[in-house]
Amino acid sequence: MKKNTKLYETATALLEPGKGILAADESDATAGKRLDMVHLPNEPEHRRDFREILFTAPDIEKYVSGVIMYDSSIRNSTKDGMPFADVLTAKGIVPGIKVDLGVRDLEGFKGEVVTQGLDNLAERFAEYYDLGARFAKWRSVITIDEDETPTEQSLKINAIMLARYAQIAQAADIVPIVEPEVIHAGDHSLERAELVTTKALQILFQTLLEYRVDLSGLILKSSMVLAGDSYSDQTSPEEVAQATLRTFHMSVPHACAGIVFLSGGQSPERSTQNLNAIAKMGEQPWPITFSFSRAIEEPMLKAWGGKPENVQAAQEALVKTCEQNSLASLGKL
Ligand code: 5MM
Repeated sequence: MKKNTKLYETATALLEPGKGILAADESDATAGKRLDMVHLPNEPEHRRDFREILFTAPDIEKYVSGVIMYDSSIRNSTKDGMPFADVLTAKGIVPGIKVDLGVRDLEGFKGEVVTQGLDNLAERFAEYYDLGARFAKWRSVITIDEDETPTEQSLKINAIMLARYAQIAQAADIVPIVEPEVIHAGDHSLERAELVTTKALQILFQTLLEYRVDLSGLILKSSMVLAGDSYSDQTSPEEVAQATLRTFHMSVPHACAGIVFLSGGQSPERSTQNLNAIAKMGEQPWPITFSFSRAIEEPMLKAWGGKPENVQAAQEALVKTCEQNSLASLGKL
């Protein structure tokens, strides 16, 4: 198969050592939850302020290579009228777009879901490309429950959706990030999380290869492998690092351009410490870095408090968090 060099170049820019990806792709409803933390109503002007603080933070480009946006933010602009995608591009940050349309119940499989959004995806990609997007993200959701969940059927159907999305993205010169999120909430052990994540990734990469997706122009966004948040024994950073890397070595082909992590509801500190422990394990076949959302935004929201006079402090807190994660991605904390 002929390789698409544009994809390779974008993936390489996104995976520049010492940088990571900011996942600011909250749907408008989830952006409302962030605004709730700072006691602001979920209105377009406040969502714009929130996103403007993130995207215009001075020096964020030192630590962030790409930003994942939501449909309403890639169409939006700063108060001064500069499109957000242009703000990012001017800083040398690659604009990205979340294209999945959320999950629906998988009928017949209690508690399991399948991600929607393939309809008209080629047309949507063409428009997003014109708006400046050069990479994209699609998230599937894997919940660990009783012995049978996740089922092989739900892992397979979600892998097919991810593969179809990745094919369409690459045909539009857009680098796909595939995100099979193994949910942290639950009372499962570390061993169970490792088994489930390994199986989910093996099925995913087998499916991506069957559908002829070019792995050198694709990024995996993964959960860290850790015990459920209500399991009796919480996982130390060293255990997380060992289990996570064992999982990747069992399931991710070396051809994959790189791996980035979601934070999954872990605290900012814990997400950063775990990333640092993973990086300290030494060089791996793939570049590995962060693509956190909550773990990056939380300190910034606390500093902002929804008050205009705190915008500078909020941006400083944001950049500090990105710097810490940059150091962690190099194992230098
Ligand atoms: C911002 O969270 C994203 C999902 O938002 P919606 O549910 O509003 O669509 C999500 O895709 C996020 O990018 C990743 O799951 C990583 O987020 P965390 O907070 O786990 O690092």
